[in-house]
Amino acid sequence: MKTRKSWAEPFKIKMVELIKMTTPKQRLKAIREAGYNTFLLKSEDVYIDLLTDSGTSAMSDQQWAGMMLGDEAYAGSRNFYHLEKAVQETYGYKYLVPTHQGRGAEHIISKVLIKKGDVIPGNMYFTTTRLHQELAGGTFVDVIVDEAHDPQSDFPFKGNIDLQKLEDVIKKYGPKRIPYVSMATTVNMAGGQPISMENLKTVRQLTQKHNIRIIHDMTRVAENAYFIKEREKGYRNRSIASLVKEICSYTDGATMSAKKDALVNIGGFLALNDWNTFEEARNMVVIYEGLHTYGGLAGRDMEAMSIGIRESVDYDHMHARIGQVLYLGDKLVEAGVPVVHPIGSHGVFLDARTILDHIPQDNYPAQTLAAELYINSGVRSMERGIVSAGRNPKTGKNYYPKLELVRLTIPRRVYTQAHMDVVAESVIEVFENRKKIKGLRMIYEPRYLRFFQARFAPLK
Ligand code: PM9
Repeated sequence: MKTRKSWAEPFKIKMVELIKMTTPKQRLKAIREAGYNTFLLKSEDVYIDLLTDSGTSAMSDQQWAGMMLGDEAYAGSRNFYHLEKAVQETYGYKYLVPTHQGRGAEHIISKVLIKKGDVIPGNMYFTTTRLHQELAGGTFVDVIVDEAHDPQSDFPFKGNIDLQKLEDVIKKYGPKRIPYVSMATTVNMAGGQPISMENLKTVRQLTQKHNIRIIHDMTRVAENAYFIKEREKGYRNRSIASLVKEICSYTDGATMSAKKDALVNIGGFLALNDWNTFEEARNMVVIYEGLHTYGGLAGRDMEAMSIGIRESVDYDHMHARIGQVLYLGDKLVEAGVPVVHPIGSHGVFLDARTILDHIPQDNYPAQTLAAELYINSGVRSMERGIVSAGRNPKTGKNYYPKLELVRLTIPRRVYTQAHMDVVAESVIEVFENRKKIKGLRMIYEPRYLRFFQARFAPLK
């Protein structure tokens, strides 16, 4: 049979959620009231919600059926054992600590493994991950390849770790001050960029030589596996499931925000191979999350997660998921809109630094662009630039990231190709009128993770 060039989603729609259409006047009022921060908009004022792919997936009928099989016992729920089995069989990790979401797992692993003065090298920071490492007394050091900081570079594995940078960190601080390497699949802040299997294997050899663990942020591991299959020599005939398992096999443990790859609206976990670390984490979870057989989740949530994990490693699912992201990306590239290349796994990242090159980074080009896009069409996106980067906790000074981006994040199994057409049309219109756009100033800054709650006002 001839291979088809076109593809379609491997599902049909059984139930729909109606969304509200708004006028430009209503949107202007809403964004003003939200302090020009898309996180502070009410969801009912949003038309197409591309804020995040986190917890926004549509669950399958199987997952919804699983919700009805929740065993809501305080201790030893059957759904915990289903989840444990799904994690062991799909990812290969031995021990499971459920948490309410990814940052719950980050909190626990940081507290268990990091001592004051430690250094944690990683393939680019992630907001919550770095904060938990800092709160535990550690310092994050970026060891990702330089290409990751260049939106125009077409390098296919921009999530790779630069081995020289990693060796330099090990030499400078010594392996005893490095509790683990923080390795993410795919790298969110770089634009959803994958790490190659070859790079991961080499990092494994290097870290093993120095007895340093790898803790894997596996939030989007199946998406990374898809890119390895598509782009890396020697992997084309492998299944997503086997690639996911192989990736995990080169690491010692993982934090998971199941709200992404694993297709649930809430949930996460910490997975470990070493009994002693697990024992400490299992003890700690009862302080911060809940008993070790529910970790802040209802039995029904764990059931939906165990089904979602298995659905996430299906090739047709992943082909359609990343195919949709590419569809939007290609439309914007065709229209000449500057975006991060190659198009990533979970969204299209607009290069706000280039689009609004007349606005200095201190006046928040990406924050401004996200607000403008909302005013134009009701499409909600997220800033991933200087606001998200925050301040250095030691000096109090702003970080100035090279990447100043707006993320159009695509929820899984939620929107249609027609929605993507509307998004593209709106982005192109804002892009064409970019010279008229003025920047913002920050008028309220919370202490931690400021991008969630900061407020802004237009420059005069
Ligand atoms: N990511 C995202 O929109 C949710 C809010 S923004 C902080 O991309 C990685 C790679 C993530 C992630 C969340 C977390 C934290 C860890 N690692 O949100 O706590 O993308 O479940 O996970 C968001 P939780």
